[in-house]
Amino acid sequence: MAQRNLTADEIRQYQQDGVVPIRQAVDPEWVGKLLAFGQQQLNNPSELCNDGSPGAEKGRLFTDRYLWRSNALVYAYAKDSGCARLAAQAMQSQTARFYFDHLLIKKAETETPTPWHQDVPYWPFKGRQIASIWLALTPVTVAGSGMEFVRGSHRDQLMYLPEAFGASGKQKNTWTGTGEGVPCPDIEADRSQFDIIGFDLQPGDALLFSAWTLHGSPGNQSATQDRFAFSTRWLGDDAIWDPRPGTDPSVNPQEVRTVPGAHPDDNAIFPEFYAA
Ligand SMILES: O=C(O)CCC(=O)C(=O)O
Repeated sequence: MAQRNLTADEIRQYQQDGVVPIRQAVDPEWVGKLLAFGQQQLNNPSELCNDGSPGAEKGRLFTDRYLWRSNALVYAYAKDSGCARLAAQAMQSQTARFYFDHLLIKKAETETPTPWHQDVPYWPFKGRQIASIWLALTPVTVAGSGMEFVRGSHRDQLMYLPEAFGASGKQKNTWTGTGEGVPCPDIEADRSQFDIIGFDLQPGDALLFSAWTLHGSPGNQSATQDRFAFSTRWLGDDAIWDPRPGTDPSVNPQEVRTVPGAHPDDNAIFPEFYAA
């Protein structure tokens, strides 16, 4: 299947803004397969799912994660779609290691927003070269729960306290709230104070963003259009393993063969899917 490179302008935009839309980021075949997989996953959630309204046709926020561990399609997508190279090019890294996959569904009429946050405070890593590729599997508008970003916030040199959200799954999220950071500003209280950007996307378009960029999404106001997205998370050359208190324990630190403070070069857990 076809893979694509980033243009110099896309890399510049990622570096400046902390987010860049990538039009037709991956081969359309992946989009159809991942959408079908996402629809099946609603009826077959993993232990790491969050499901606000199991079985509901509308008004359902559903997420699932780390599906690459058990699902061949998700593993193949992470390894072979070209996302690893796109992430490395944006981060200006020689390599990209895979951290985890994240299925993110907001069915039509889902009121729940995704609160403003950064990703780094939730994750057991530090480093500037950490990024996500959020792939739209359905048409996405901001009103239909498209992602919004505070432009340039990845350069603020601040870490914001993780907040528990979507804690409705089989495994309750009890690890947030104890981490490092300063309180996140109340962006919704006065949006005009922030340089907020959002993007309308077609299936196959992606948002490539730094784990330091503040982002969130509103609920899905559409009465008919479900929002399906599939995110992959990437670690570049300067990422270091930092399993500090309050970070996501879904990767068991006891199983990671990397000492804290070192690059996470355990290929069984954080496989290197791209090297220049
Ligand atoms: O899909 C969403 O609404 C939020 C996704 C998100 O926060 C992320 O991918 O880091």
